[in-house]
Amino acid sequence: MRKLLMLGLVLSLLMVANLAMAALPDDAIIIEAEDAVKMPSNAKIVEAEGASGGKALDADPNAIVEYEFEIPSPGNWYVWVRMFCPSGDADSLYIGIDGATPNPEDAKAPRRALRIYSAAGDSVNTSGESWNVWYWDAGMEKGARSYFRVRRAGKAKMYIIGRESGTLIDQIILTKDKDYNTEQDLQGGPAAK
Ligand SMILES: [Ca+2]
Repeated sequence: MRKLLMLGLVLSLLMVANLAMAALPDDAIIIEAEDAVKMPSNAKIVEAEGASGGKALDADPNAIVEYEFEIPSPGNWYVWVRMFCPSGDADSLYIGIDGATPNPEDAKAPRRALRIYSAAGDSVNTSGESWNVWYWDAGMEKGARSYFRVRRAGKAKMYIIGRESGTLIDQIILTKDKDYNTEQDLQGGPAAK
C-alpha cells in the first residue's frame, strides 16, 4: 500500500513538472522562418539540422523577407527568435512589423525594426558565447526583452531584415506575456503548440 502511495506521489509530481515545462503562453504566435510570403534573391531557405521543420532562413545584409499573419489584439507583443549563429560575424538580424513601433528601435535598420544580437549567456546550453547552438534570443544583451507596440488587431505584415550572412533563423514567437522566457522554458528547443 505504501509503495502504491509513493508511486502515485511520484507520478503526480512528474505530471506537475511536465505542466510547468509546457508553459508556452496561450496567446503565443509561432511563425516558421521558412514560411515567408516574399523572399528576395539575396535570401534563401536552407536545410538545417536541429531546425523546426528541418529548415531555416539565411538572409544577406539588407535582404527583406516578409511574413503575413493575424494579430488578435493590439498592445505590446514581445518577440523571440530561434537562431543558430556560426560566429560573431554571423549572429544578428533585424525584425519589424508594418505599422508597429519597435522597442528598442534600431535607427540603423533600413526599415523600422529592432535588432536581435547574440550575447554571452543567451543560451542555456553554453556557458560563454551563444555560437553554434540553437537558442532563443529576444534582444541585444543577456536577459533583454524587445517588443512591438501594435495599434490594431487583424492582418499583420512582419519582416526580417538580414544583417549578417550565415545567421540561421528558424522560428519567431510573439506573445504579450512579458515574463515568458522562451529559452529557459524550451531549453533552446523548437516551439510547437
Ligand atoms: Ca524552421
